[in-house]
Amino acid sequence: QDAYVVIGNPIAHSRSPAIHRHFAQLTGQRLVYARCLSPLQGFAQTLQALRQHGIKGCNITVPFKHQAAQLASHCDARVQLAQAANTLVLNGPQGPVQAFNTDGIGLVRDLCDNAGLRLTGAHILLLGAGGAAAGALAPLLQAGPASLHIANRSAERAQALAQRHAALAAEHGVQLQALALDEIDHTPLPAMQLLINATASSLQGAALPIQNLPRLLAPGALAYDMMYGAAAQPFLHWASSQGQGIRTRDGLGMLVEQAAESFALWRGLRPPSAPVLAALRQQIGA
Ligand code: SKM
Repeated sequence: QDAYVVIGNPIAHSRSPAIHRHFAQLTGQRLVYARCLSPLQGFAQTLQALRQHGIKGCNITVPFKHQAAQLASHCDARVQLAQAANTLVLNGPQGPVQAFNTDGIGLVRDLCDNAGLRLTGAHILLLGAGGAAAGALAPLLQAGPASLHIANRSAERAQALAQRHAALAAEHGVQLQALALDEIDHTPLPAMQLLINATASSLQGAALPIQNLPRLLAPGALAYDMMYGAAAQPFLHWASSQGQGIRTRDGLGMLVEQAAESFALWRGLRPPSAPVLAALRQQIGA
């Protein structure tokens, strides 16, 4: 049977094995999928051992996505922009290692297909400029919003991310801008349809220097946290307590959709994601 793993440190929390086993069951595919804890200083060796064992593919999670992109022999365009990979296709001990990033596609699918949001022409505010934001940016721009503002504690980091994506933004007619988090309240901004928390820690209340969230958001706007379950709750509670009609959503759908995209890359067919998301929600109780 073909074997796949998710590599990270820590990794015990990962829901990927359950998701991929459910996909395999729904599509009648025979495969095994396990967790793999890599030593923090030993990612290259871990990957080499997996290639030698004939593992067919990996998902990569924190903190190895950047290293995975660097070690791969072929990186797709999204990996090059994000400088991070979450999906590898392995081809034996000597064969090429192909790297993909499905996080952003997963986010866009969850927003459009599951949450029913229209991204074309929308105004988006993205909080954070680290790995999670970088992975999401290209697919968000390709969805054709009117504008996308990246706000980060360090404005320089947001600027660097925006600069790397400037050509893609221009190609899709998106106004792409970077600013410092604590400038948000004093900067004239369009009314946002979508606010995404892509910061590493769940931000809330005092940690978020936004005094007037309703001013920032269009009626019926969606506040989205890329994390899921308990980790997403502080931000989502804060957002929904700031004004009437602010909708919230955690990143569980993104997790399932990025996995579906990885599965399609490995197996050549797209699994249904709705029943898998429903089962996972029930397990997590969120
Ligand atoms: O990008 C994904 C990754 O593919 C798997 C994962 C997990 O198993 O928790 C989380 C995200 O980083």
